[in-house]
Amino acid sequence: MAKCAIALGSNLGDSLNTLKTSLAVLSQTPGIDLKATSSWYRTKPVGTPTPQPDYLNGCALLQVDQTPEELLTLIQAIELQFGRVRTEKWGARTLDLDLLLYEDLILEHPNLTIPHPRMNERAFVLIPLAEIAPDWIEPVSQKAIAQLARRVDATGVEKYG
Ligand code: PH2
Ligand code: MG
Ligand code: MG
Repeated sequence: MAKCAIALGSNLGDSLNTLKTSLAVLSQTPGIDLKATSSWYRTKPVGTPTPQPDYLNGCALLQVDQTPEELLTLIQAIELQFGRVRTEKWGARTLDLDLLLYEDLILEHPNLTIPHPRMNERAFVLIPLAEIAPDWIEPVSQKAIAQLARRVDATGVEKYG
């Protein structure tokens, strides 16, 4: 089995319910064990082309039998199941599941880059991830998640609930 980290985000509909239910769906998938989940955070949208509602974001650690490509297919199917509609790039969405880390793998495919190419500058990813994987070394920067999390500006990232 491989250790894997994912990011979850939602800013349309009943976000908290969607995020929690998507984790339940993932954990019930054959070959996937849910190992840890972070707190949820209410976050200001970053880099979006038009104004959007705030997001709820969090991260989870999984043990998986699937390859990265198989996982991508799976999480995209779950996004669709929760009503994700892709219109504009970085548009508001009911559910976004992003593969962040897969063991210490570095992978650059046209439709899948691991580690996630923007994770090291995103407080809405690093802050929840540091709760559950502080010592995981991000293989591109060779820095621990806790260290990366300390460097980012945490403005606009607040614990939810
Ligand atoms: N996702 C994006 C773009 N901007 N901002 C926040 N706060 N949270 C997100 O999950 C997010 C974002 C593209 O996936
Ligand atoms: Mg994303
Ligand atoms: Mg995504």
